[in-house]
Amino acid sequence: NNIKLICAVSKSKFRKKHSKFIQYGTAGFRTKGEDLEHVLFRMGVLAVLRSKFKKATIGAMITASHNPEEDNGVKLVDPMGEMLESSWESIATKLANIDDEDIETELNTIIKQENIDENQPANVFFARDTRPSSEHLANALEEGICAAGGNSQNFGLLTTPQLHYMVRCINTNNNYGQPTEAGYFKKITTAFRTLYKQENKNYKASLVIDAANGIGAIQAKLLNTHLKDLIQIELKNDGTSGRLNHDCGADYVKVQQKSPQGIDMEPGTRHLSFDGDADRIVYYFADKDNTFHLLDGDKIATLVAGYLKNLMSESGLTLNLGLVQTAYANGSSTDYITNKLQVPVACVSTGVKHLHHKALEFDIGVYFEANGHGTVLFSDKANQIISNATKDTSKTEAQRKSASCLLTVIDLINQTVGDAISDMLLVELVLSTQDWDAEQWNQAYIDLPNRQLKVKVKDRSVIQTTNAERKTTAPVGLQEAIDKLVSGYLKGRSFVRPSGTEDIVRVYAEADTRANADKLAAEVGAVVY
Ligand code: NG1
Ligand code: ZN
Repeated sequence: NNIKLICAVSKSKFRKKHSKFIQYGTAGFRTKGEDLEHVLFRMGVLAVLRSKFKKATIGAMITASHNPEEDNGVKLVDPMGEMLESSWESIATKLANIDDEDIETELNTIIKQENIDENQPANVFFARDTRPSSEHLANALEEGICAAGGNSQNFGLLTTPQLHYMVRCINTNNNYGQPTEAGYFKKITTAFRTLYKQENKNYKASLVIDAANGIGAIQAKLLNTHLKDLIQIELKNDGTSGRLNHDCGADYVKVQQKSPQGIDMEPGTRHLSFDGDADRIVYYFADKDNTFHLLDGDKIATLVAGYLKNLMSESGLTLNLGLVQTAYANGSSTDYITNKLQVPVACVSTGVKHLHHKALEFDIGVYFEANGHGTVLFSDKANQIISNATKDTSKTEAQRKSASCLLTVIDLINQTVGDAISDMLLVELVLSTQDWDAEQWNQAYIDLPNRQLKVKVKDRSVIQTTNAERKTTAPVGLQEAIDKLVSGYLKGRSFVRPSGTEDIVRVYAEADTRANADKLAAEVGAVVY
């Protein structure tokens, strides 16, 4: 019986060595790497149960994304490459935190409650980022899978979105692509090569990538072998000397609103930063006066939505295109999307799964967090209509050509989750098509000055929010105090929410000037504290 074996291995090798409570949050489990060994073993077991339950391959990614190098984490990936279904998040949390003695009972409960057929075969795909603790944790995960009687494939070092891609490929009989690193690059670079415009006046085919000293560096080098004749890529923070995410990476650049360590910005050149597992990307550049400009997830979303809207109209297609943001989206971006682009925009709670879920409601759903995590989803209906349009003889040649272009764009995009490499190619494709430099892209709208702060409180769970986290409902009086402060500022907007990944409360503020945004954030921070 597998459960007896699981308990024996758990007792002999993967005992729980501390009593810290660890929660499966918006980004899976995330904490100090040294506290995760038993969690990884148990998640190996749970991935097998999930695989039996879904009768499909399940993914497990070992990473703590943009967190410091000593942190780590694990998240499970569902069959279509999406995040683990939320009802299983609490199952995961419970299994990760119970005492060693209770594992047998708990596993039997899960099997019974979820009606899992134990004779069903199980398969788990897993990969890891470059953290020092990742390999050891991957071994613990593998032992869990093995003890539970599952098969597995260890992909070694991959970006998070690559692992999501592999899972989708295998569960769609390779219709989505080949479930290999080579298959991934082949799919996206073939699409890119087909569409990319080489002859340009304003657009220059060169980039500087800050790889956050992480897995993005390894994968960007591989990408470079496919595209070096098209784009010149200069790789910085490539992991050869600096620490992962230390003074670099997408989160650092977005929150600090300055260039990362190790990069001397050449005016006009497009720079970009990945995060530690390369599912986020932000662009930035220095203008001729050496002023720093950030092109964040909001700017990427508007660029991409504008491009797709154009292609749709050039193909004579009317599909329902929508954009999904969170409260962190800059107010100017929301205005621009609504009034200039005239694309419907929805606002949801922080966390990719909420955006992804909402984006599924559109024929073509573009979603991006301001921090640079996002992608585009094409519904089956959209796929079919676009594909039909490429062969529709009642359309003009030009319309069919635009529809083919749209069909190829779908292959360029990793629809399972935000993907820094695929998003980068999409941005480069749009810029080359429009013949825009960074300055021209940036001109779409001017960001309202904004500031994010972290406030340490005793118990962040006392703060409760509503309306996609834009207002607080508890503690009593907090929202009124924020409203009062905001009313004193031109274009003022501010909200607070407890972080789902750190033990802090996040404060966001925007206003008409840099000084006012900073002041409003500080004032709101003070009432939270
Ligand atoms: P929290 O810590 O809940 O704010 C952060 C990001 C999210 C998401 C998750 C998962 C911000 C403000 N928040 O969540 O958008 O990316 O991490 O990695 O950027
Ligand atoms: Zn990440």
